[in-house]
Amino acid sequence: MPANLPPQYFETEKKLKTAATAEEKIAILEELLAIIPKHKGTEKIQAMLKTKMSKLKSATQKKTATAKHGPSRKIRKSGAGQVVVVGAPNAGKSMLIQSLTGINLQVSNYPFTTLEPLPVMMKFKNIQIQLVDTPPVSPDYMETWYPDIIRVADASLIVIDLSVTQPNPVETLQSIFDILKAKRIEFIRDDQERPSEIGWCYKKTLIGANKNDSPLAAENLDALKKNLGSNYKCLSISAQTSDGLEDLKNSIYSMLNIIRVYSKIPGKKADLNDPFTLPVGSTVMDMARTVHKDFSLKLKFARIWGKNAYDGQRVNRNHVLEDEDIIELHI
Ligand SMILES: Nc1nc2c(ncn2[C@@H]2O[C@H](COP(=O)(O)OP(=O)(O)OP(=O)(O)O)[C@@H](O)[C@H]2O)c(=O)[nH]1
Ligand SMILES: [Mg+2]
Repeated sequence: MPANLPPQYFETEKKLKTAATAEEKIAILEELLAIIPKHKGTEKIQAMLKTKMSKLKSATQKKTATAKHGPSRKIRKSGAGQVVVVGAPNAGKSMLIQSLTGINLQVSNYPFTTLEPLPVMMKFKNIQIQLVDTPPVSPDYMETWYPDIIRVADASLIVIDLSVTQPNPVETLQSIFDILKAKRIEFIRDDQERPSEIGWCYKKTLIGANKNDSPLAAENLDALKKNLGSNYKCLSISAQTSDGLEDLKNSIYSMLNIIRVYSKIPGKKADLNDPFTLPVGSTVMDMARTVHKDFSLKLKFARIWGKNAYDGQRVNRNHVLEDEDIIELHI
């Protein structure tokens, strides 16, 4: 069937070639769809116009979405937990991550050295914990994607510089809290239960009071600890001398609230170098699900070697696991 398009259609279609923006093109396409006679002969052209229009619309929507929120910087999680390292310019975040992991990062004595988030794996006992180095938090400037880096992390470590007095550590920490509170992120003590309030993100955190090797450190640390009271766990550390870093590693691990469990095949020894990590409170069934989704369906019982059981004890799927349990799954 011929389309029999009216002359007005061709006039309007010409404008499409010269339209500069997607919005203009969408308006012209709408006009064309209004003009085009609605019968079987024009069905293909109508469909083509609609497809063109929806492509243009979704492209402009995507553009406004990124313009509003800026490009995102998603860090793919890896290892037993992701801990974001937060702090003011020059606090020593990058140097600390370097000392904790042995991986060289950009460190310098001028502020805003780190401009992009960077994940670095930290070995702890027989697991890996992912630390994320970040650009500094400052009242002058913050990237639009920055709050999301904190939101998605499992926990955080705020690094505070004990070597400076202006601003002093108490003021710096307060300013970090305020800047992120404005983004609906509140830091809570590492061992505190997360409150659940819609629209708010509560992030467990440790405070790493860094540069404890510097002349003003003792006085600053005293004031900071007095100010924090029991609201946050604050560790005195030095990224430069490595003082306090073993304690810090242990505290990071505890903050993640995880256990390490080992899988054992009947008749064989467990591989103690390669644990599964699960949230505290996980059961035999949770472990089975982690090992393989088929296991959880077929699981009959498990045998366990560990703290809260005698060797090889038979337990059911709801048995709660402890750190370093060895599990033999029977299907
Ligand atoms: N004395 C002393 N200096 C340190 C320590 N940790 C870091 N520094 C110094 O502090 C400066 C800043 O260190 P960075 O690790 O680059 O600090 P940052 O927090 O990553 O800085 P930005 O990336 O700009 O946010 C450097 O000159 C480091 O050598 C420490 O424990 N003691
Ligand atoms: Mg840095």
